[in-house]
Amino acid sequence: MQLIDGKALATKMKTKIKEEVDAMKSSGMKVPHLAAVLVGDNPGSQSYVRNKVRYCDDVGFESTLIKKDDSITEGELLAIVQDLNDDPSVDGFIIQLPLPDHIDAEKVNLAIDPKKDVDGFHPMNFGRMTLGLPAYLPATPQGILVMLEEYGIETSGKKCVVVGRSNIVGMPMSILMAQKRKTGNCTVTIVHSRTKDTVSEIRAADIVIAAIGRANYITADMIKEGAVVIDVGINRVDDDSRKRGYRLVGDVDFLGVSEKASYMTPVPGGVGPMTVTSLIMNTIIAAKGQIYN
Ligand code: L34
Repeated sequence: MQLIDGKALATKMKTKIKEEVDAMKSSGMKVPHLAAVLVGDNPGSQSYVRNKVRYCDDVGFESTLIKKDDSITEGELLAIVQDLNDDPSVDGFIIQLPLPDHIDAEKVNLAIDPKKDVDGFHPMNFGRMTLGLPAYLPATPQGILVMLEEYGIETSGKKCVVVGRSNIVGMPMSILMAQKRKTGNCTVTIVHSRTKDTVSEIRAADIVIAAIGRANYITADMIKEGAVVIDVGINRVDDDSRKRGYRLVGDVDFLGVSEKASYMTPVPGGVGPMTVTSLIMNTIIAAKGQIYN
């Protein structure tokens, strides 16, 4: 099994991105500016947003982190979105998910100016992506495409099974993998909670993309010999032997599956760092006005 080292690739790409930011600066452009809104104290979200801000610092971006308490109202959050839409210094911004239950995430998403929607979650970008038009691609699926390409993994004509159908990973991933594009042209199956025989679907896959959110859900017996396995899950499991009291595990039973897979991504250090990298790449595209003018 060859490891797909998302962390190493993210670090390598960081150098390239920094050079690009330096070039923008020396050509008299302002540096790209990403803003992130973080609501509440979800420890995962705090950690992911911290990684995004750190990546901004490392590549020479300007960044703004807006932190709000769980008690923020929907109206207050919508007002923040409006301010960010209107702020000419901000090239792109994200509202970190999940949001508290009393806020309608769909309503907030719709309020984001598609030009600044570097998450690619607004229906304008999602629709454009689906039609194969220029669009911000959602960061996690985009990061997965970049890893598959970088490792020279053939996707054309392969059977790809996406496990999970969320709006931020499973659904867009399945669309992208089926599209006529360099990394694409797969025959795609989505499996979800109502699928009749999940295990036999997964067992038929050349490429498995696991985005369910259940620790170690995908076990070796479900994997075809030589399959490529991409693990999107990040689950915290209690571990008293760790200083932090927990460790991160994916949706894939890593040790077992590593005996059968040809390639696989680890957790941590796989999809996560490439999600951050893709968001940063989208923000460069936003700053350059390459999709919308
Ligand atoms: N709006 N909400 C919005 N945009 C996104 O793109 C996200 N996502 C997902 C959750 N909510 C979102 C992220 O940012 C998942 N996600 C994300 C980002 C970064 C990492 C993981 C998930 C990441 O950096 N993972 C590290 C470990 C992090 C840790 O130590 O906790 C890794 O090596 O996997």
